[in-house]
Amino acid sequence: MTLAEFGAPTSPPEVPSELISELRTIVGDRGWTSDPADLEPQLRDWVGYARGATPIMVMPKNASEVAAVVKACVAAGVPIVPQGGNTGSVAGAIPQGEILVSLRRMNRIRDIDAADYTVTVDAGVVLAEVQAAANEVDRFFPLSIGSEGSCTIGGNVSTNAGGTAVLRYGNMRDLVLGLEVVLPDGRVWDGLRRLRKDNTGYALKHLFMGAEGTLGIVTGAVLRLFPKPVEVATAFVALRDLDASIELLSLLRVATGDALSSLEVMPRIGIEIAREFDPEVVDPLSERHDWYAIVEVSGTKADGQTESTLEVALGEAVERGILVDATIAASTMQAKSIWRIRKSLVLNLPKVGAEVKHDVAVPVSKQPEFIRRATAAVEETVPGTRAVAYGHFGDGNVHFNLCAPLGMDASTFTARAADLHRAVYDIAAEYGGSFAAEHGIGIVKRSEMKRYRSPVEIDLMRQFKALLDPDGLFNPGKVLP
Ligand code: FAD
Ligand code: LAC
Ligand code: ZN
Repeated sequence: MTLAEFGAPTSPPEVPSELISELRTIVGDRGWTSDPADLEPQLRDWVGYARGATPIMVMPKNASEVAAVVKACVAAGVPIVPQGGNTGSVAGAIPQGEILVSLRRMNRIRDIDAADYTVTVDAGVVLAEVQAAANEVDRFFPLSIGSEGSCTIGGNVSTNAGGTAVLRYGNMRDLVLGLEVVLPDGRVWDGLRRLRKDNTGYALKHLFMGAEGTLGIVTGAVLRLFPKPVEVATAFVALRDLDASIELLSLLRVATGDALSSLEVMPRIGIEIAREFDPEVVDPLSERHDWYAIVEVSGTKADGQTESTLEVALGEAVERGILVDATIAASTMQAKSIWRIRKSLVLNLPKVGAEVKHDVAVPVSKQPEFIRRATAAVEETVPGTRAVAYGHFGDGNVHFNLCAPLGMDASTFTARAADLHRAVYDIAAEYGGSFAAEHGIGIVKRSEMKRYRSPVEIDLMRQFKALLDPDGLFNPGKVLP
C-alpha cells in the first residue's frame, strides 16, 4: 500500500530552495544529506507498509540546532517528520515530502548517576547503549524490545514502547522522569528533572510520550534505573491449553514474590515458523503442544534462590495441571536459545507470506477468550487464515497476526485487510480493549481512531494539537483522524 492509501496527504508540500540552504547552514556539512542512497533506508518502514519521500534529511547534533531547524521550517510553513531508529511498526517516522529530522547524531549519554538511579541521555541514543551504560555502573535499564540494537530513546518515548519486561517494570512512560522537548514554536522546554515526586501542576511530560512526534521533538530524557538483576532464570513451558496461561501468570506472580519479569505466550505455529526460517532455532521440548510460554524470573540477590524458586513454582504448576511440560535453561546460552525462538518468530513472520497485523490489548484475563473469538471471526471472514497469536500475556497485549491461507496470493489476502481488522478490533472493543496496545497509531491505524475512540477523546486530542502546533506542521497525517 502507499501512504496515500492510508490517508496521507496526496501531494507533497512545496519546499523552497531558500529553506533547504538555510537548513544546511544550521546543521553544517556533516548534518544533512539528500543522497538517495543515504535516504533510501530512512524512507521505508521494516513492516513494508510504505515508501516515503523527502527533499532533505537533517541530523542536528544538539537541542539548539533542532530548535533552529524547527524555527526555519515553521517560518517557511514547511512540515517536519522526526525520526529515530526507524524501527516503528506503524510507519509513523516515514515522511511524504516533509523535512526529515533525524535525531541519530544526538547520541550522547549526558549523565549517569548510580546513587539517584537515573541516566540522562540525548534522544538519539540507541536503547542497547543505555542498557550497557547502566550495566557498567551496576544498574539496570529494563526496557527490552527486539529492536533494541537500533531503536532510539526518543522513538521509545514517542511511541511509549512496551516489550517483554513491562509486566515487572512498566512501559516507557513509567521509566521516564523528565524530558527535554523542542516545541513547534521553536522554544526548548527543559523538563529534565530527575525527581520521583514533582506534583507541580499538569504533568506535561506525559503529553509528549506516545505523541509520535505530532506535538514536538524530544531531544533529551531522564530515565529511571533499577538494581541490576544478578540472577535470571528462564524457562520454556508447554501449557495445558490457552486458559492455563492466565492460571500460570497468577501462580507465578505470587510464588516468585512478584519477581516475574516476562511471560510471553506463543502457539505451536510460532515455533514452526521460527524453525523454518532460522536453522539455529531448536524446539526445547520433545513433544509437540498447542501453546507455549517463555517465563523469566530475575533477582537482585546472588543467593542462588531465583532458579530454585522458579523450579518449585513450575513444579506446582505441573501438579495443578496448568503445565504439561517445562524446561529451565541451565546456562545463559540456553536462555538465549529460548529467547531466540521468540525473536526469530517476529523477524520471520513476514516471510510466511502476506501478513495482516494487529497489536491488541484486552484485560489480562480475557486474552484466551479474545483469541478464540477472534480466531473464529477471521476464519469466517477469510477461511483458512492462519492466526499467529503471540505476545506479552503478562500485560494483556496480544500480537494477533494473520498469515494468508495456504495457496492464496498476497494481494487477494491483503485486499481483505479492512474486513479482518474490523472483525478483530470489534471483538477487542467488546472487552474494553485497545486496537493499538504498544506500537502506536502512526499512519496505519489513524482511521481506526474515529471508530474506537469517543468524540470527546478525539476533540481533546485535537485541542492539544491545535494549541501546540496550530499550523499542523509536526508529523502531519499521523495519529489524529
Ligand atoms: P522511529 O521508528 O524512528 O519513530 C517512531 C515514531 O516516533 C514516529 O512517529 C517518529 O516520528 C517519532 N519519533 C522518533 N523520534 C522522535 C523524537 N526524538 N521526538 C519526537 N518524535 C520522535 N515496540 C514495542 O513497543 N514493543 C516491542 O516489543 C517491539 N518489538 C519490536 C521488534 C522489532 C524486531 C522491531 C523492528 C520493532 C519492534 N517494536 C516494538 C517497534 C519499535 O521498535 C518501537 O516502536 C520503538 O520505540 C521505535 O523507536 P525508533 O527510534 O525506531 O523510532
Ligand atoms: C514484539 C513486537 C512485534 O513483541 O512488538 O516482538
Ligand atoms: Zn510486542
